[in-house]
Parts: sequence; C-alpha cells; structure tokens
Amino acid sequence: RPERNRNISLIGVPIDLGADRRGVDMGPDAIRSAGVLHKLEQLGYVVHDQGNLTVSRKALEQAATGEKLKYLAETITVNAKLAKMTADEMGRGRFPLALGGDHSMAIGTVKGVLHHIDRLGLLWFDAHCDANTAETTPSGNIHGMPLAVCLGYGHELLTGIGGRKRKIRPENVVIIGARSVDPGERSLLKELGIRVFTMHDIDRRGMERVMEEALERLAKSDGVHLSFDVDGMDPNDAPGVGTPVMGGVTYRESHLAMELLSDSGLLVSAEFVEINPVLDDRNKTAKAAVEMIGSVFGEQIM
Ligand code: HAR
Ligand code: MN
Ligand code: MN
Ligand code: MN
Repeated sequence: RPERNRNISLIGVPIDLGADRRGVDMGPDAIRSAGVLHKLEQLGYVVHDQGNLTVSRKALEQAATGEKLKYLAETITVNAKLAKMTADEMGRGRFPLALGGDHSMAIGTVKGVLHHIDRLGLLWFDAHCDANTAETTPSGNIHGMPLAVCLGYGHELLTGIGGRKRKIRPENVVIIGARSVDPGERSLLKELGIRVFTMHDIDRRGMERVMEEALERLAKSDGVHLSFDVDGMDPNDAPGVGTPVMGGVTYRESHLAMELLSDSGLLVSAEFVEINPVLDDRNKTAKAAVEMIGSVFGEQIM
C-alpha cells in the first residue's frame, strides 16, 4: 500500500455564486457535521482545519447587472484566495482537501496544486463536464465552466487566476460519470481529445475496468487531483445537489472508484463539491461524501 501524506489541510469554501443557488454555501459545514474530521483521524491522519474562506454576500446584490458570467468578480476573488491557500498548504507539506461549495472552486484548487505539480493529472467525477466557456454557456453559471478554465479555455480573468501559464494538459484529464453534456462542451472535449467515461461506459464495462483504464492514463502524470462533484453519484444516493441528473454512479460504484484511486497511490489533492444541505435528506449527501473521503484516504473493511 502506498505511503501517504499523514497531514491534511481541510479548506472550507462556502461559495454558491457559481451555481447561482443558495444552500450549497453550507456544504462545508454539512460535511464537517457528518463527521469528516473523526473519519480522517480514525484513519490516522492529522487534520489541520483551516475553517471556511470568506465569500462576500455583497455580490448577491449585484445579481441584476446583466453580465453574462454571473458574479464574475467575487468568483475570481474567492478562487484567487483559494489558489494561494492551496499552494501555501502544499508548500507546508500538507495534503489539501477542499470542501464545497459549488464547483467553480475547482479553478482555485487546481491552480493552487499546479503551482507545485506542473504535469498534474485530474480525475473529474461529475454528471456534467463543466467545460463551457463564456461563449457556450447556456446558463451563465460559472460552476459549468471550471474544467474548461483549468485547461486554459474561457474568460481570460478566470484562466488568469494563479497564472495563465498554469494549466492541465488534456491527456492528463479523465471525466467519470458524465451524462449531461452541452453541445459546446462536447465539441471542446472532442477537439482536445479528453477521455470521457460516460454512464454508458460504466454500464457496459463496469466501474472496475473503467477505473483501470482511467488510472493507466493518469499514471503518466506527476500526481492526481480528485475533483468529486457529488452530483456524479445517483440522486437516490446523493439527493442534496442543485442539478441532479437521473441514472448516476451508485454508492457502491463510487466507493469502488475511490478505493481504486486510493490504491493507485497517485492522489496528491482532492475536493468534494456541490453538497447542498438545504436540498438534502437528513444530511445523507454529506454523509455519503464522508464515506467517499474515507475510501479515497485508504479506509478498508478488513
Ligand atoms: N452544463 C450546465 C451549465 O453550464 C449545467 C452545469 C451544472 N453544473 C454543475 N456542475 N452542477 O457540475 O450551466
Ligand atoms: Mn461539476
Ligand atoms: Mn455536476
Ligand atoms: Mn465506507
């Protein structure tokens, strides 16, 4: 079994601006309340909880300015802070674990990790591909864009966060669980040759074989960031999300994916995003996220 970094830096990111929907800002505390610290400490980690970043609610008053990308300015501010904190915590030898918050925060975490690992691999677990740009977005919601931004596509103020030159190379990305893809996203992903494992692939080949192929690809990078959008899971198992899509990755398949990722020894950083306790059923989704966190950090039954 791989040697692990025993020091984890927990970073709460209570942002809901990218989803333009309230409630997901309470995700970080819902995950804490579901016992994430206890889970990690039981596994032998030392957890340094950095608390939650500040996200200004003032931005909400500016909703009606008519700009195409909603809440762009505050989203940039939060992600720039997050990129710096992620890079700083890694610089102190800690494993960054960010809790969200909507998926726009992946811009900050990924840019922060790229500061230390240039050839970073990215495992994007999601029902969506989050590969829209300012030109293709159907909603103006920035949480539909972070993967494009990490690849260097999209609004220049977003791609500029943490340095324009820092980006993920297409061959080092895999998407798992996709089942809601917009036309503009499909063209960009195809053009870049990104490996997308859709629900169709998981149905046909099973999660074990999908993960084997995904990890074979990611093994060519210098370390992997996990961006886990809980809406990648089936809404029956993870109902507390703003944009549920039927027919997702089951609880057991998600567990297996996290266990195989853990066994690969490739993981260098992670985030769990889009948990919305307001839409949840007695914190079920946050509890599922804590179980997935346990698995990816090496929890085993025997
Ligand atoms: N693709 C749609 C858009 O761009 C919906 C995105 C929903 N995003 C998330 N993140 N929940 O995965 O608006
Ligand atoms: Mn997402
Ligand atoms: Mn999603
Ligand atoms: Mn478990």
